Amino acid sequence: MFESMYAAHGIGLAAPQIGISKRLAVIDVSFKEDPGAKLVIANPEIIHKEGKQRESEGCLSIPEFRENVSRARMVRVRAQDVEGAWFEAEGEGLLARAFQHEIDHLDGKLYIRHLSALKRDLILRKVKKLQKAGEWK
Ligand code: GNR
Ligand code: NI
Repeated sequence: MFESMYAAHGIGLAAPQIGISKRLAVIDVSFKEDPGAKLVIANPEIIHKEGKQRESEGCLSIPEFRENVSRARMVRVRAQDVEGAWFEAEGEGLLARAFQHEIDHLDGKLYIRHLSALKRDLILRKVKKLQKAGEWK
């Protein structure tokens, strides 16, 4: 999964995005710079949220679009590692956004769910247009 994520220049990837129906995601907000930043989260849950941030967000499942999304500034996550051991991790800023974005994927949600109906429908209409033109996957 890390390979697929790096190949796509992503900072996170959820298993369902590549056809694996598991509550599993990988995250590396350092983009390979820091080997210690690699995170595997299985069966993750957000156990604490704090503050607010509103920043530009993109998704490998809807490439070419970016929108500002409101998220918690800091989150604490409980998850299992590759060995199945439970651990807790805390993230702020970009890492907090990656946690929330990937956990949304595991619940079948894309970031456009957090936009206004107007913006979401505009993106969905553009995607449908691209699909019609055969320019979408
Ligand atoms: O690569 C990605 N960048 C990103 C930037 C801001 C907030 C979330 C993300 S996740 C995204 C990769 C992706 O779609 N993962 O599911
Ligand atoms: Ni995504």
